[in-house]
Amino acid sequence: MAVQAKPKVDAHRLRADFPVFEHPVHGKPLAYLDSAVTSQKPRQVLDSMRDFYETSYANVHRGVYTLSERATAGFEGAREKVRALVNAPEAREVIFTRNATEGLNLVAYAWGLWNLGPGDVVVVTELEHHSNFVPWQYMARRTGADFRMIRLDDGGELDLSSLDELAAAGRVRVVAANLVSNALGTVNPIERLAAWGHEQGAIVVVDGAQAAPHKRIDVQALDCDFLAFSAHKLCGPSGVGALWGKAELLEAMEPFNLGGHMIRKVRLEETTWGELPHKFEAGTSPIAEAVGFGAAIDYLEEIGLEAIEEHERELTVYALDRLAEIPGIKLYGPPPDRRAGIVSFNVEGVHPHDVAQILDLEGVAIRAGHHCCQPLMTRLGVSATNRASFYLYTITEEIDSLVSGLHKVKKLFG
Ligand code: 7TS
Repeated sequence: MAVQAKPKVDAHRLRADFPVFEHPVHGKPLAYLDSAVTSQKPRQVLDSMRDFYETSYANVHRGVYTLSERATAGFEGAREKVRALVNAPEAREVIFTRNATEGLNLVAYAWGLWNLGPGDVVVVTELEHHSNFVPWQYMARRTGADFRMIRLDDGGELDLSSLDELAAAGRVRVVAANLVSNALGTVNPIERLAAWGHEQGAIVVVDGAQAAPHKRIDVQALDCDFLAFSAHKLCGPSGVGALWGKAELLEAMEPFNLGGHMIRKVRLEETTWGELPHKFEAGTSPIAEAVGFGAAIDYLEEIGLEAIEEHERELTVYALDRLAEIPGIKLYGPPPDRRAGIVSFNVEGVHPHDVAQILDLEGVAIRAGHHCCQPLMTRLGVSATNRASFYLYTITEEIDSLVSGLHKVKKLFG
């Protein structure tokens, strides 16, 4: 029997789906190496939203008329696509949010505020994006709980040897961690953290913002309790994200935003809450955005998340090799087999913002800054890094442009 070849990403072909690459920057072809902050959009997603607005747009769950029914079908169809993407047991466990940040705040407010108190310990990691750090720090302060973090080792990976010490500090009630770090690309051992967290009696909250676009996620295999991510990082529109949570937890939780759509009955004496997912979707939803989110998931699934992950791994190996050729470049983060398509580095003696500005003149877009990870920057002993990040449309020629741009930086500052 013939061995079936693994599907591969043909990034040169896929680029034709993305109109943005038709427009040069400073007269140069665009090398977009900032997909970790947000991804570009393919025609398939843009067309789906235009088509929805032109043929099926109305508010959802409200009207009895045909157009509203069509809009509701599109919106709920998107919810089912999100469910399937992360292998959630039920679509009602998927809450549409504005973004990953809102999903994480929802858990912090609707679970944390009501369940935490003195003697409890909230555990995050030194690698967290502020979105999964600040809400928990704030909620710990408000409730009198202790706030701790799992430290990093020198290789940029979580040091799990400190878990016993954390467990000894009190009742661990929350373990909040990202699956993939946006600053270093580190892939974190969520299954292990989830098992440990559950042994402590904690809820396990996973920030999937950098994982969902780039690798297959299975919330049942991870055995986490919540997973939050954004559509805009996975070829979908901005303004919509998803929070998945276990039904029994979501059902027991108080609401987060209050107002229209999330209620069952409103009386002067008392208001009662609607069923899942409506209890957490107050107000008019990001309707067309959710439809675009669904179209983005279709787009990713057609390419295959496994193929996307492999493509990014190849790009990361290539980028790390090419960057290592340049003297005076400091690279951060773990080896390619334990990281996603993200490469953080600094050019000795040159501020990251200067590096990014000079690269921009070459048409190369990278991020310079703390990447919303100031605790990590403190650990690395820097105020900022440069970061190149890849996606399904990234080609090695863009990494070549980055490398030749960095040689120019070195010459200018040499
Ligand atoms: N978590 C991680 C790991 C992220 O990378 C980001 C955004 C967020 C949460 C927040 O996502 P949002 O859609 O709610 O904003 N990442 C970045 C970044 O890497 N640089 O700026 C934002």
